[in-house]
Amino acid sequence: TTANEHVKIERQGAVALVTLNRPEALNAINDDIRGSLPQMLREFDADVEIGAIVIAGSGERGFSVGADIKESRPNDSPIATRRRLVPTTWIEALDATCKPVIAAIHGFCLGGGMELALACDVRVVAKGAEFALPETALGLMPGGGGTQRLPRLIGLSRSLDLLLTGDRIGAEEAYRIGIATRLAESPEAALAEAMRVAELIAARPRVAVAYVKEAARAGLDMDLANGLKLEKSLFALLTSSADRIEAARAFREKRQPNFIGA
Ligand code: CO8
Repeated sequence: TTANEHVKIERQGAVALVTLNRPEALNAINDDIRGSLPQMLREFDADVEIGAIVIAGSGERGFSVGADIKESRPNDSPIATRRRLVPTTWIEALDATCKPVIAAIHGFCLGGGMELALACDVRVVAKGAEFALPETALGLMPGGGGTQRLPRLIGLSRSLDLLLTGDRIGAEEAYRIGIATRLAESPEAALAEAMRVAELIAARPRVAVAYVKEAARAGLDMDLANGLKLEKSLFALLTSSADRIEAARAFREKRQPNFIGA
């Protein structure tokens, strides 16, 4: 696959573990990472062996401190920057993949790093982690979905507080307000828990899992009536899937099902 020196890929059974690998720069996101992640996700999406993806940061200090500030392009015109960012292909690639993505977060999770985490489907956080969207201090604003995904995840009120102040919050607070749904004692425990969650998901019928992700995410952009219609259509499609038929047969025969991912 498209691994490079700044993004490491390891396969563990049906789970692909992607590690941001610039510990000397606290996993700041550079063009290398931005460029390779979407391609990687597309390859995972097409790989029938893979059922879920875990994203983590290497080194002791954190998940990611966001965009590489040293790589900033102060002389780019607004129109050139917009051309580079819209559509932002790299974080949106997480929405586009039908395989669930689990973030294992420790230490710093700032700016674009937090935005990357917000685009994942499940967030596991280690005690000691710190979240913030500090972009306004640089005269910028979140550009990786922070102003859109955070309100959708935790509501407008708490989001605006974090977005406007740039205040850092700790792991417990992030867990309490629903940014993360699992809290672990240490970075190692967070990664282990993220891998465990990914394995659980990967063991389930793939099509059902993909449709749940699609219905829940797409539904956020719809009114309730259309969201319910989408759910019913996907539900109906599942009823004739091979894994659904196998699950029902295995239940009747009191045995474990053998899923084929179709
Ligand atoms: N970019 C590049 N290098 C960085 C970054 C960064 N964002 N953050 C830290 N580093 C580097 C430091 O320069 C330093 O390198 P060196 O040893 O060569 O000088 C190394 O990492 C260690 O950092 P510090 O020495 O600063 O460590 P401290 O413990 O003193 O401080 C902090 C750690 C608090 C994390 C501090 O480094 C800091 O505040 N960093 C900036 C965090 C920040 O502002 N992030 C937001 C960036 S803007 C953004 O993400 C916008 C996203 C928009 C689009 C989405 C696409 C990604």
